[in-house]
Amino acid sequence: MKSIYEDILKASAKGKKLLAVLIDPDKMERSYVRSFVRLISSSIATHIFVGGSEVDDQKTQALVAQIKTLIDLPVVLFPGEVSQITNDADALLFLSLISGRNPEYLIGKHIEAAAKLNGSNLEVIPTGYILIENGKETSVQRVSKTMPMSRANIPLISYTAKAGELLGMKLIYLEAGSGATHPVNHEIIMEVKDKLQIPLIVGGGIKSKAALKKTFDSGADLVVIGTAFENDSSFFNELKIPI
Ligand code: 1GP
Repeated sequence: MKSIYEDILKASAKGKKLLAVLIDPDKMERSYVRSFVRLISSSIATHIFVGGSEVDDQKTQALVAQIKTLIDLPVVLFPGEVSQITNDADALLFLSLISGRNPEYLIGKHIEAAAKLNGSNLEVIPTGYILIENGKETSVQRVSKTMPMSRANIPLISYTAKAGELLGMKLIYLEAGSGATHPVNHEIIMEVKDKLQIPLIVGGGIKSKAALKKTFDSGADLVVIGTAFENDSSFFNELKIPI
């Protein structure tokens, strides 16, 4: 079976950059899914991530099932809640919020998820999730009741990422939060990348081609963009011109 993680590893080793379009089931009108997925098909996107911090039960399953009928790109769950786990997806980012100190998001929810995953074929990718302050409160912060890490404390951020890798996590995700005012800056990305052997995901507040390029050039292997595509579908075309 095709492994999503193996593909990310291979791309990272070759320096091939990956782009995930994030679809939040709570924000996406069902009637718009078909045309939105068509835009993704003709874009430079390599993955679709599905998830949100505050999604009603069942919405994710229905959305993922629909997306799978429309496109061949890998669909990866990026869940804010255990209820968002569905076998219709190809893989699951099994997130541990290692920037925070709320046990529920470090190990608690994972036990519930493990029960749900029993017997499932979903590819599970353990991921260290690190929330970085971005200038305003994010929904991850509100829902998880954790504080983001200070942008100024780069050693703390980079050693948190390294600790995640040493604990056996296979990906690190630096998150500024959906719609962030300030995306994760290049100094943080460079320092974290320098410490890691595993691939690095960066997302939150990336709204321009220049910001995407800077994030890739700083060392992100995979970038996640949601809001900029939701707000303006012409952004898909803008990114087609080589970056
Ligand atoms: C949020 O990192 C993702 O979890 C994407 O953020 O919606 O700001 O692109 P944006």
